[in-house]
Amino acid sequence: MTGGRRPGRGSEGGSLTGDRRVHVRTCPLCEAMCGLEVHFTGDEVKLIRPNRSDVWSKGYICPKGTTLGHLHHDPDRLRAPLVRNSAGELVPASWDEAWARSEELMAAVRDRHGIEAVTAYIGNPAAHNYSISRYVGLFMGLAGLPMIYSAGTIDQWPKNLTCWLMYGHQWRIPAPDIERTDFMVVQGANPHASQGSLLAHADVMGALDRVRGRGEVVVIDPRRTGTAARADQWLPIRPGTDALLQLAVVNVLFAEGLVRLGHLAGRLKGVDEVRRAAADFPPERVAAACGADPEAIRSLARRFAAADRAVWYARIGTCNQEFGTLASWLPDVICALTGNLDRPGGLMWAKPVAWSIALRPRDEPVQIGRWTSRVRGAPEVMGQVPLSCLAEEIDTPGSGQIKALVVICGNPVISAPDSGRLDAALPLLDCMISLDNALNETSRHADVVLPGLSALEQPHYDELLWSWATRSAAKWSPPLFEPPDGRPEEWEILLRLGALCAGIGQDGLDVAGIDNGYFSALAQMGGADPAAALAASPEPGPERINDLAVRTGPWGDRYGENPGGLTLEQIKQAPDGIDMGPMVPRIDEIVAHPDGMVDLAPGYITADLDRLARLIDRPAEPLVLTSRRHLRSNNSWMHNVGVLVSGRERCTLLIHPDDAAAAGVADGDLAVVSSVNGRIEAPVEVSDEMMPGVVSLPHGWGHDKPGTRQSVAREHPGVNNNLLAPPDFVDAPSGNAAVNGIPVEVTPA
Ligand SMILES: Nc1nc2c(c(=O)[nH]1)N[C@H]1C(S)=C(S)[C@@H](COP(=O)(O)OP(=O)(O)OC[C@H]3O[C@@H](n4cnc5c(=O)[nH]c(N)nc54)[C@H](O)[C@@H]3O)O[C@H]1N2
Ligand SMILES: Nc1nc2c(c(=O)[nH]1)N[C@H]1C(S)=C(S)[C@@H](COP(=O)(O)OP(=O)(O)OC[C@H]3O[C@@H](n4cnc5c(=O)[nH]c(N)nc54)[C@H](O)[C@@H]3O)O[C@H]1N2
Ligand code: SF4
Ligand SMILES: [Mo]
Repeated sequence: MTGGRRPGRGSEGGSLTGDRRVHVRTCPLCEAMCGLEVHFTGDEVKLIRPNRSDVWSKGYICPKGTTLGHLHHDPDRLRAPLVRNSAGELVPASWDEAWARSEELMAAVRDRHGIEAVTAYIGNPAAHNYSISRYVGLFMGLAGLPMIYSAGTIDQWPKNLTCWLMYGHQWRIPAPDIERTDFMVVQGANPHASQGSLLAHADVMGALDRVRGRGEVVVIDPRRTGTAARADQWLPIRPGTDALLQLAVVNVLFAEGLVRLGHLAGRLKGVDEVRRAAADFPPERVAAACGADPEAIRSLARRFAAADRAVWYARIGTCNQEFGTLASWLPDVICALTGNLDRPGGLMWAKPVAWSIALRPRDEPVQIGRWTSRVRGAPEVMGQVPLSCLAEEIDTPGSGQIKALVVICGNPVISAPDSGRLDAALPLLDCMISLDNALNETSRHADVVLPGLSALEQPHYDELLWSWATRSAAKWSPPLFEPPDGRPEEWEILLRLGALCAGIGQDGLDVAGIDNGYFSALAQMGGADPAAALAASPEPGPERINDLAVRTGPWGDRYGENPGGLTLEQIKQAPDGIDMGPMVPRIDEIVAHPDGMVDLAPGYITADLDRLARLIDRPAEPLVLTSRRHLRSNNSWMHNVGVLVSGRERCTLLIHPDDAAAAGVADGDLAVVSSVNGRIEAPVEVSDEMMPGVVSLPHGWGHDKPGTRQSVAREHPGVNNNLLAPPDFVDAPSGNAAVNGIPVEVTPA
């Protein structure tokens, strides 16, 4: 056992009461990256409390963070591989058996259909897991798959696209400098539940309270969320019309002479194009479509422009919708036009202590439309087509039909639009392998399920999330518990899976050799001498990549070139973390376009404005469905934690009293919600926190399927709102799913 220590700074190991000890670590569950104190005896977690000494989170924590012990001890958690036997049942197997069966099935697909018949889906925990975050790239590099799917196209693809077009890099995503701003707009985000997204900050709600103390917080959301309820102003908005409202704000900035390019004046191109584009969208023309008051939009623009330091933050409600690209582009434009881009208190780029592989320097032009999907003809955007294409690629016969699927920490049977078709398609595969700790709605279809370690059995240091963190902090957590003998870490599983897809046999696979090659390439990327880096850290695995990213990061020792510089070892010596200060202006390092300019009006984006303009006169749908999150839930996978799902039913249909009356449903009734794609039943929760014409269901539910092993979740199944999401309802430029704004009908069940 490693990593135990007494409470209090820097003390190591020792006993607290009896053999009770305290282990300090960072919660891996969301972007808040909270510091935890895990109280344990022997191999049992007793209690988890906030670590008040954590330099980053300073004692903040949410209910999910206290449940890492529940996740670890959950009897349903997979601890050994499962392999489907001849009777069609998934039964425990040894790792050798699991690899042998995987190889047999994959080889058969490759031999008969070629690599074109093999694909992968990469889910959300890939961004949070110590191994997977650092090895998903190696998996893809080795596997050589012609195409992959990911949770990206049901999440932040529009933001990746606009950042690539505006700044030259898909992952150089600016974040709101929330602790120094005086005026913050929060559009389509609910940090009260989510704790922040593409915004890493512990206790976002506390920070918003402080913004209110200095100035003002405005929330634009069809629902009066927990965030909106605590803001100065809630502006309800009809789903999917966000870009209209944002353009109207830009219109007012130009029309009323409020544009101040400030320090970035010489760095921005396309300002005139933006002015011309917005000229057609005054508040008076768009307000009705948005369900807003034109004066409210005008006033918002004026107050935003008048604030000393203002920031416009938009998240998933503005991505997972019909005009996601436009609505992800305009917040950055508004900040740039008011001098609030790359400036304290505005939208800024983080400076992580350890660089992320995703953020590596790249200067390729944006990749769009190099190929199209086989069945629907969906154009590729940044190497992917919509996740909703996966089902049809599996169930539509013909050359190129998908026959083998590797699922890496994802649950698309719940999370993908038109999830019913995917659920029905997965059994058609000749080979399906899931890397997952749970036997859930997706992995139950697999031929082989490979479990990863529990969070407490592995180290932790977030790979990607510091790339939009509000401070340059760094924290490393040791494993608390030793993994049982023979359990591989996920980096090795991913390496082996990559080889498997490529047709490289598992027998005698040179894991260390392949890993050395990967590490050398990353060392080169970081500007280090690969030989020297290899000599300094010969042990394969994610830790030396973590060390490399620190040592070749902005404060690193560069393997001795910068004596006194940081190494991972030094961060390990500070269990409460280190802090290198707030965000700093860094536009010179960020913009990757050859001319060094920020492109405020990329043609690919502005070409979508005609489609947006047609929205103004489109008759409003009587009722549309949106999604929401809850603090005690995490996408589809923490519903097996009893203390989180106990109490009031959470998977309810939120509906405004007027709409409820019109539909003939009352609070507590069961209602049928139907769309062109399907129908589900959900309990009704009547509330004026919804704006009229909009209903809301949480995503991530629907745990009543046979063949899973989720005994607690099964007792609280809820319904899957993605059964209602039409597969072709997407943001056209990015292909991102529009799971918000789905026309629905509500009737009594
Ligand atoms: N209608 C609607 N649909 C949505 C959304 C919405 O707002 N509305 N949101 C979308 C968004 S933003 C996202 S990110 C996606 C999420 O979509 P997915 O990534 O497909 O779903 P998750 O529920 O995050 O599934 C995570 C899976 O990883 C497993 N897992 C968790 N931790 C680990 C680990 O450490 N190792 C391994 N090997 N496995 C692990 C869990 O058991 C679970 O099966 O859903 C999307 N779908
Ligand atoms: N507790 C918890 N935390 C999480 C997650 C979780 O499942 N549970 N998931 C994590 C993941 S994967 C992600 S991506 C982040 C997401 O983090 P956030 O972006 O903060 O996501 P939500 O909390 O779903 O808030 C989205 C808001 O958008 C609103 N909305 C819906 N449609 C529209 C629209 O058309 N326009 C506007 N303006 N608003 C709209 C919804 O009403 C909702 O309030 O959260 C992460 N954190
Ligand atoms: S907010 Fe909750 S889930 Fe997120 S890191 Fe903190 S404790 Fe973990
Ligand atoms: Mo997400």
